[in-house]
Amino acid sequence: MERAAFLHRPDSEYAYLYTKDLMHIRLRTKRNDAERVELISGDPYLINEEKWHKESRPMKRVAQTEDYDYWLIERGAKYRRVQYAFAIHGYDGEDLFYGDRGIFELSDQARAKAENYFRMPYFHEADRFKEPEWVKETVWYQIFPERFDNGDQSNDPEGTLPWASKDPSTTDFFGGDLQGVIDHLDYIQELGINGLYFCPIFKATSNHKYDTIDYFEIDPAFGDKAKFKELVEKAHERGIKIMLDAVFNHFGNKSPQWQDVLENEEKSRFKDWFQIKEFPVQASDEDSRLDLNFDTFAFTPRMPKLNTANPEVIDYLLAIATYWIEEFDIDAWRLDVANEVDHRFWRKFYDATTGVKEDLYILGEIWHSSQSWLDGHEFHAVMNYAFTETIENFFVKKEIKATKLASGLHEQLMLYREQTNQVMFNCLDSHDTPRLLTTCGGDKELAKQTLAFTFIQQGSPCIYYGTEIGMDGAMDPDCRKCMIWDEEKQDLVFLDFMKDLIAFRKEQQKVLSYGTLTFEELDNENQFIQCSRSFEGQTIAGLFNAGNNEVEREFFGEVALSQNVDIVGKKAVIKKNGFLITKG
Ligand code: ARE
Ligand code: CA
Repeated sequence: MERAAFLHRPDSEYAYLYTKDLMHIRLRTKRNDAERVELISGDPYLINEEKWHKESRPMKRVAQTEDYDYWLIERGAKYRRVQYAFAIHGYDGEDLFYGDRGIFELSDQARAKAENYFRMPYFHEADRFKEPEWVKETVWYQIFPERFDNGDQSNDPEGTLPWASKDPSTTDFFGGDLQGVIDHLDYIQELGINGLYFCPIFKATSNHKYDTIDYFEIDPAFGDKAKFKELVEKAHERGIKIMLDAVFNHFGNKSPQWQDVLENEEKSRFKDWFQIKEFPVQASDEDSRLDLNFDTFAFTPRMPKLNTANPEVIDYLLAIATYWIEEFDIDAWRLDVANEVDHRFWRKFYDATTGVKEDLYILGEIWHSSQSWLDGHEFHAVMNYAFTETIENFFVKKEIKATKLASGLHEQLMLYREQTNQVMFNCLDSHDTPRLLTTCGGDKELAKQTLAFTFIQQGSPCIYYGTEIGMDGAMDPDCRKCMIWDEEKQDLVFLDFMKDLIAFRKEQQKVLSYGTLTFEELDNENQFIQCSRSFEGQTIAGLFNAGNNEVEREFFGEVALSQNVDIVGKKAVIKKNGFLITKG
């Protein structure tokens, strides 16, 4: 067997407390190398008395990539601690023991010594990754507040343009506000949405509000605190949760703190709130500039980077984080540029905010693998672009084959604990990317097929405002067009499809949150895949044709959703952009 491919790491996504009393233990081996794997395990203090090193229990293969197999076993422990190792039986007839001190022949009695076993020293609930249950039932809707609707013209900023009168530039204002959201809560509820993610709403200079002036004030163009309280209350009445955007990596350059630095340079009481290399600081109003003598977001002089290791800054930001939970009862925070803020700050953030609201959802904006932020002490999830980009690379960009799609999705799932995957935030697009329909080249059937596949994956899906009525848009700022409220211009067929898909996701929440993902067929020739999610005897199956040729297949269960499929009895002919989702 390929011993170098064996991988297990204690106290990680390979060995973790799944529920209060059950732990998950995973092992990685080379693809199709191990025929069987067993866990040898017992109480660390009874290895000699009970001779448990002679016992073993079978592990289950739960994921497969192009290179690896992943094995899993779930185990309790009477005394809440476990010592364990793996008995690996190769197709080549080799029987190996893999433990904390390396690999032995399974028959080698030398491996019986206690130190050769991995250890889960104690099942600490305090250290367990605790996911907020409500997120598993949530279908999110992302709103860019400046562009959802202008519900109150009395707060329109100087130079506000008539609604949807032109494609937006980076500096246009159209008057969107919180009243504009309140006015459409019925629309949002009828869509089936039960979670709203708002881009920033605090006082800031730009139309996107990522250049904060004051984290304790609602931007006057959006409304005031009373209006926000009304929005949260009316959303909660409808069973809709509220997630705000915390921009803690940097301040806006019009903030009083940065203005004080510009005024007083090294004499400013805020000079250590930022990452300034030398004085005088090279302030600039330009969009982007290299060679600055202070750290910023990207190369944006208007976004000076905060020093989140400074105790004053830590206290200031934690006060903000808890204020909007305590005073306005928000349910979640989305953390902007989360990967560029230090881990120590985020651990404090986690403790402070979950200390106020235990089931708060903390979502980091990270576009790449994020294991070290998802250990249970910082974030509950990340914006799962790495997962959804794999889906788009197969369905939309046609850049990868079916086997690579399956491999990529399983690879992503194996990066995180099972309970983390259940609350991941699956968005196919956002205010930072071209809209899905645009990446689909305007092909609405392809967009719907991609959404359908995404909605049956593990994690909570998020749709970006306007997706449901067929809005398109290229890269920022074009992906931030005013929402279309003129029904003549809305694609009501797409809207009905989204309502059905969201309803299905909520109806099948258990299987889609907890079910193991398996791929029954991966046809690289026809770009056809059959996958399923199964849990407690319930199965959701998905047949997706991302190729150009018709594919005929038998199917089981009853048809739940379909597109471009001819069905006769239990036979289905799935055409281009076609899909068939069954339940049973
Ligand atoms: C403005 C212009 C852009 C220009 C940018 C360059 O509009 O066209 O590209 O300046 O500086 C906010 C505004 C943006 C504005 C930006 C800067 O919404 O309109 O852009 O401020 O003034 C990376 C970061 C990720 C970040 C994106 C934008 O990792 O954290 O870049 N996303 C957050 C918010 C943004 C916000 C900011 C950060 C700043 O969601 O809306 O921008 O607060 C790859 C990389 C990612 C990269 C991603 C997107 O996937 O892996 O790291 O994200 O592309 O570019
Ligand atoms: Ca307005």
